[in-house]
Amino acid sequence: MSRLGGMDEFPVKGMDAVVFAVGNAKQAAHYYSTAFGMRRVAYRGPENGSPDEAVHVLESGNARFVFRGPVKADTEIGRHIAAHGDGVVDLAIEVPDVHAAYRHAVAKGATGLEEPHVLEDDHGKVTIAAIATYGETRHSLVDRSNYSGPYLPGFVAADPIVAPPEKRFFQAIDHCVGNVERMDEWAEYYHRVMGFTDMAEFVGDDIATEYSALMSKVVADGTRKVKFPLNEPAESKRKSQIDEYLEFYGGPGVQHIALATNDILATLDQMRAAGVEFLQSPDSYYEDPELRERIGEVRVPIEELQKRRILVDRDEDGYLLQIFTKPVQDRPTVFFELIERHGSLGFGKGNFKALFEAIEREQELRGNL
Ligand code: TYF
Ligand code: FE
Repeated sequence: MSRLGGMDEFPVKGMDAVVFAVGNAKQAAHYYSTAFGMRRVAYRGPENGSPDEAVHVLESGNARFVFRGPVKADTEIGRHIAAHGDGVVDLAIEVPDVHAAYRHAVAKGATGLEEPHVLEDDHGKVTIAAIATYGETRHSLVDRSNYSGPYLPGFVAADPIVAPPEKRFFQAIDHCVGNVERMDEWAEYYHRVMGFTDMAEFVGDDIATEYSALMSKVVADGTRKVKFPLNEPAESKRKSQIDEYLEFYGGPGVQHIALATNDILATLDQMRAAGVEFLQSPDSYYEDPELRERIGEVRVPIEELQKRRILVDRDEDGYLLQIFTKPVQDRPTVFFELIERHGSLGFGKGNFKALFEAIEREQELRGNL
C-alpha cells in the first residue's frame, strides 16, 4: 500500500544526513575533505554554544555527513566512542511532517528518543524528532523546509577545509547498511514502523551457506529514496564477517554507506591517490568468460574496470558499477561503497561471491576468520 502515491503511511523526502561519532571530529572532517572530496559547510563547538562537543558538517551534492567528537572528558559522545569506536550514531531522514511521522512510528511500537520539537534561529525553523533503531543507532526525523541556514539552528557557516575538487566525487547517499543479529526482526520493524517494503534483492540460506556466511534483505520506502539493507551473520565453517563486525563494534550498527557517483573511474582514481584503500577483486573475476556474457555492454571496456578492480553487475533494469573501501578506521567496522548506476536498482548480487571472498581475505589477515 505504501507504494501507492498518496496512501503512503510514512512519507519521506530522502536521507537528511549520516551522523558519525568520532574521536577527533577535526581530523575526520579533514580526511573526508581531502580523501572524499567533501566541502565543509557548517560548524558548532565550544566557540558557539557547544561546550561538550565539536561538530563539523560536510557535503557533497545532496549527501551530508556530520562528524561529532568530544572536546572534553566524560561526555555522552565520548562514552559512545569508548563503547564502539568511530561509527554512525544517526541515519537522519528528511520527512515532510515530523509530528505525523513520529506519531505513526511510536504508535507502531518504535522507541521514541526525542519528541518533536522546533529549533529556531535567524535562518528559520527546523522541526526534529528521533526514534531508536538497531543497536545504539537512531533515526532523526527532520523537516528543514522552513530553514535556510547551513545545517541546523545553532550552527555557523564554516569554510571548506581544503579547496573542494572541481567535480564532486559523489552526489548522494545511495543506501545505508546495518549489521544486526536478527535481520527478520529489523526488516519487520521497518515494515511496521515506517511502512517500508522489501526490495527484490535477498541473500537467503542457500547462498549464505555456499559462500557468504551472511543473510541480507533490503527494505526501502515506497519511493525508493531511502534504502536500508540489513545483514545478519549466517552459520558457516569460518567466522562470518558480520560476526566480526558485531564483536568489534560491540553490537549492531551501520556497516557501510554507499555513495552514488556518476563517474566512478575518476572518483576512485582521486580517492586512491589520496590514500583510501579499496578491496581488490582478483584477475579471475574479469577473465571469467561468464562475466562478459552476464554483463553485456557497459560504458567502459572491461580492461578499464579490471585495472581499477571495479565490480559490475546487470539485472533486468540495467547495470551498475561498484567498489568497496576497506574499513576506514583501525577497527574492522564501517566502510564505504562507490556505486554508479545505469538503470539497475539492485545492490550487486552477482558480485557477492567475489566481494565476500575479498572481505574474507582481509578478515584472515586480521586473524578474525
Ligand atoms: O549493500 C549491499 O547489499 C551490497 C552488498 O557485507 C554487500 O553492497 C552486502 C554485505 C556486505 C557487503 C556488501
Ligand atoms: Fe551496498
